[in-house]
Amino acid sequence: MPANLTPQYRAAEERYRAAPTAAAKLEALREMLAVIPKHKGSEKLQADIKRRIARLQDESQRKRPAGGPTPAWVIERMGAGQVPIIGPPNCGKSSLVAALTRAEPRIADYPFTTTQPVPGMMAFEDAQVQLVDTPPVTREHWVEWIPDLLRRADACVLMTDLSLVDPWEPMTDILDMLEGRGVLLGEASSEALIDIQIRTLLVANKSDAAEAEAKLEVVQRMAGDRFPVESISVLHHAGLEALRRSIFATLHVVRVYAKPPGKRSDRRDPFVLPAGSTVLNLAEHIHKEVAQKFRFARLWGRSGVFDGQRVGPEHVVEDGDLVEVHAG
Ligand SMILES: Nc1nc2c(ncn2[C@@H]2O[C@H](COP(=O)(O)OP(=O)(O)OP(=O)(O)O)[C@@H](O)[C@H]2O)c(=O)[nH]1
Ligand SMILES: [Mg+2]
Repeated sequence: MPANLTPQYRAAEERYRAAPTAAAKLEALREMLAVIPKHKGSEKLQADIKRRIARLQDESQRKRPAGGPTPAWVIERMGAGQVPIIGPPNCGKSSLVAALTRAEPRIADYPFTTTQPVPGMMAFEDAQVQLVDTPPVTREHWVEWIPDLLRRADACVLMTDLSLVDPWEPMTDILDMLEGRGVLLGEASSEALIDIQIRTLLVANKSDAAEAEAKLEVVQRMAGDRFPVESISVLHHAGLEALRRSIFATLHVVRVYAKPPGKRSDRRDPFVLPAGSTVLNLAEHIHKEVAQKFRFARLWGRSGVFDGQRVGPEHVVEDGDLVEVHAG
């Protein structure tokens, strides 16, 4: 029996998908449960929502550290990955988060507007990436918890401002200071004591500024092989769609769709796995038991030679693959 879901329910479900924190997800789930039409056809869905509520409540209980409250900069990871936006004052970090997500950080034409991290979910096709707006950092004004935030992140957007006389200068400061705290951004080797290296996309904002093209060339030359560079103008909405894709690519993950044997699939709700993951890794994500009883899989997609190809547990999946796991 179809569940006959109402627009009100759909709206709550949409909020659930885009929720940037566990608390927001819980709130949306509770709303979904409250407004879902209560009849036989929706029983399975109601049970599923209750399960999700229970799981989220469970997780939030467990994650709370023993000693005191969680610091404000600890943002619970959501979606395909967590990506902080780091950069000097006034470069447009909050403007970017406001343009790509539903978050509403404060934006102003004076520096040091942002003081707390603000998460927002960015849609890229059928995936969601968690962007985190952060306070500005300079040599004189250093935010102590930024390295900790980066250590927990999956990738980073390092932002500069093409309206500055020298847009590379703040990059040098930020990179030096992070390196001094054991955090290395981008593809570089370092003699310093580094405890973490983070995939980083360099974003040059304000491509509408005077002489932006010449300045971008300088930025690209300085970035060299260390960072891919994207140039955008949040103000003019230029380059933002390409940027969504580049941010997703920086995460180095693949979207894989699973379907039960014999069922049709509409390639919805991908599992997001680290690039290089195998069919068995996917099975582990579906359920522990599916992985334990794994027999073989059938595969449709880029990593296969033909549709419905039979593959073993070690087969490496690619973005967009559809996998039918046979277990038991
Ligand atoms: N010309 C131009 N101005 C922009 C662009 N993007 C943002 N701005 C302006 O730059 C100013 C600063 O924007 P914010 O988004 O607050 O910058 P921020 O990096 O978050 O600033 P802090 O939080 O103080 O570090 C605002 O006046 C924005 O309107 C752009 O692409 N071009
Ligand atoms: Mg800001």
